[in-house]
Amino acid sequence: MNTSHGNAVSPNSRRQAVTIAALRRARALAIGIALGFTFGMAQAAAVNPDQPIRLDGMELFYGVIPAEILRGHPSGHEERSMHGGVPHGKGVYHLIVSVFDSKTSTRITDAVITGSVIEVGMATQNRKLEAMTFGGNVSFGNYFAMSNPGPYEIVVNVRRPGNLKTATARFQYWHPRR
Ligand SMILES: [Cu+2]
Repeated sequence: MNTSHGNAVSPNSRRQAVTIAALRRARALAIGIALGFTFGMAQAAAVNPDQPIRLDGMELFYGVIPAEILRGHPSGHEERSMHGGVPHGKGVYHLIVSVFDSKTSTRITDAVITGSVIEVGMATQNRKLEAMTFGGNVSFGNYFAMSNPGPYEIVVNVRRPGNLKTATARFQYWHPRR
């Protein structure tokens, strides 16, 4: 702190000035944090957002399914061998997304889709969401380790054939309470 003007100002009023300056800084910091928070929330969209999520002329539905549900499938079911098989261990979930064209309401089956699951303090998991048949329709999915309740940030990148631009959905996700 610059105190070169010290002689002209009494120690008391100097202390006061320092206090006021500190308060101003604190207030600016608080406003900065509040703005950053608001901006951050807007960027990250909602927590467990309503579906469909709309992006660039598409509508996206997502689901996070415990791997146990898919392990229970009868042997020979497609899902057992999908994505290299159901990984062992607890806390493994299958992220599944279905994408529709907003204009035509038709299911998009030929997009290139990747998914990321981000958890504070953990390595980000990036996987291709592979085309898979689910309920007789083409959806996209893969397995992710999601053993904590949350929050997770889920990022889904969708690129349609012939489209140079990648559309991105980004949202926060908590597992439902059990
Ligand atoms: Cu699958």
